[in-house]
Amino acid sequence: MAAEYRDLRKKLQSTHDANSSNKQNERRNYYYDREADSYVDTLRKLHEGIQQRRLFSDEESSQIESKIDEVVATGDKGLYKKYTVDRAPLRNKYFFGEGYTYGSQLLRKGPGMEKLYPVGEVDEIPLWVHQLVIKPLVKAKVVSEGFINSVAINDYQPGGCIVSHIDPAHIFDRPIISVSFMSNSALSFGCKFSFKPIRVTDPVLCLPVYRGCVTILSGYAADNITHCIRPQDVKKRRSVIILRRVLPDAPRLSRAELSLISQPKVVNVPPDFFDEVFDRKRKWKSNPDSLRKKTVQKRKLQSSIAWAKHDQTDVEEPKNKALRREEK
Ligand SMILES: O=C(O)CCC(=O)C(=O)O
Repeated sequence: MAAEYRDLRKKLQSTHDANSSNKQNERRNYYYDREADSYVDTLRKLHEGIQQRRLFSDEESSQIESKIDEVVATGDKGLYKKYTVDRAPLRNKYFFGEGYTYGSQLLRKGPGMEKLYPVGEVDEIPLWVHQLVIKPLVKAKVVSEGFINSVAINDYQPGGCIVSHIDPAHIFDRPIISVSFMSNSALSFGCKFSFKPIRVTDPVLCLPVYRGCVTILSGYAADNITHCIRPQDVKKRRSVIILRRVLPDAPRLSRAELSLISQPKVVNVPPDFFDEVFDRKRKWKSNPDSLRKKTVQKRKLQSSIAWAKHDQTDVEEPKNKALRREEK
C-alpha cells in the first residue's frame, strides 16, 4: 500500500512535471514563433531597402584606390581644411562638399542634434570623384544627375570600425549610396556596441560589401535599423566612398556655434552645466547648516596647517590651494 502510494506520488509528480514542461515548451514556442515572425518580418523589410551592384571593375577600382591614397596623403600633409578630416583610431573620415557634427563633437548629444558645418568649412568634392565615381553611378541610373552634393571617404585600418548609427534623416536624403574599395568587408545591421573592451552583439543581418560593389540603402534599411562596420569584419585596409544628398533645409551650425565646438573644454561641458553649478551654490548659501559646516571645515584646515608647521620643519606646500599658507 505504502509502495503504491509512493508510486502514485511519483506518478503525480511526473505528470505534473510533464504538464509544466509542456506548458513551458508551448510558452517558449509561442515566444520563439513570435520572435521568428518578427525576425523574418524585419529581414524582409531590410532586404526591401537594400540594393547592391558590382559596378566598378578591378581596373576601375585600382584607379579610384590610388586617388583615395592621394586623399590620405593630402590629409597627412595637413593640406585640407580643418573640418574635412576627422581622425579616429583605425578609421579616418574625409568630408567633401558638406560635413556635419556628430558623436562627441555635438554641443547637445543624441540623434537629431547633428548639424552641418557652415558653408565652405570643408573642401569641395574632388573632380576625380565626379568623374570616376558619380558619373558611372548616374550612367547606371543609381542616382540622377546633380543628386549627390556630399561625399565622405572612410579609410579603415584592419580592426577599424564604425559604431551602429542611422544616417541622420534631417540632414541626408535617401537613398544613401556607398562604394567599397581596397578589400571586402561586411555591413552589419542591428548590432549593439559596448566598450572597454569593445564588444558587438550579433547582427540581424550581415551584408557582404565587396570591393567595387555599390550598396544602396533606403526605406527600413536606412531609417529603422542601425548599421555599422564591426572591427572583426575589417581584416585588411578598407575604404568606402559614401555619396549622399544633403537636404536643402538641413540645420547648419552658425559660426558662433562652430567656435564653441572647436574649443574642446567647452564642448565637454553640458549646456545646463553652469545653471546646475549656480543652482547648487544658491541652495548651499540659503541652507543655514552650510555656514556651520564651513566653520568646521575651516577649523579642520587650520588644525592641519598647524600640524604641518609643528611637526615638520621642511614641509612641502600642500597641493590643495585651501591648505596652503597664506599666499601673498
Ligand atoms: O563603411 C561603410 O560601408 C559604412 C560607413 C557608414 O555607414 C558611415 O560612415 O556612415
